[in-house]
Amino acid sequence: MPSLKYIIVGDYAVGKTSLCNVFAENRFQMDYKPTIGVAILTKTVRIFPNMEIKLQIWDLAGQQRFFEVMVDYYKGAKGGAVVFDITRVDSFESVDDWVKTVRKHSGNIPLILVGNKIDLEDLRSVEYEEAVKKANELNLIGYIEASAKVNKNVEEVFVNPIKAYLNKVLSSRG
Ligand code: G3D
Ligand code: MG
Repeated sequence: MPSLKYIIVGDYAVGKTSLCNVFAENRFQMDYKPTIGVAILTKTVRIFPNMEIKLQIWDLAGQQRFFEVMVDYYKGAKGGAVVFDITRVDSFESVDDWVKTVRKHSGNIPLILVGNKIDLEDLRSVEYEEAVKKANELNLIGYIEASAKVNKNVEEVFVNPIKAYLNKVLSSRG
């Protein structure tokens, strides 16, 4: 079974680890305590009816900023997500830098922009249209709003970039 590396980036506490845990284990951790390093989760996913792949999900632990993350984290990734928290403008403003860093070290891989914590709609400080515009400007595959807490659109966060990657590979083979 083919194996693909997937990376998830974004500012501290936007919900990267929670999204990974919900996707990989279908569980929301209320008591997650950050440690330094990288966690790698593996999950077998059916992307197309006749294609299963082993997804290797690389998750950053700790409070790393885009300029601190080691190059090995990005190397060989085939797709990924840039996550921000819809209640925190600062996390949205960091998106450009995260994308720039991924592009530098992983190349032009399919990336999806994710606005997490939509269960906190009352505290929203980033508009949907603003985020769609950002995704277009940065040539990302799209923008989706998700919630690890209520398990909304979590599957799409992981599957959509990998689908985009596989479609690109398959179409280039004719
Ligand atoms: P990170 O891996 O990006 O650093 P975490 O972020 O997954 O560790 O999540 C940071 C905090 O946000 C955690 O709260 C977590 O429970 C919360 N969180 C993650 N996703 C959601 C979501 O979709 N909705 C809401 N309301 N909260 C979310 P604590 O309090 O444990 O620090
Ligand atoms: Mg984390």
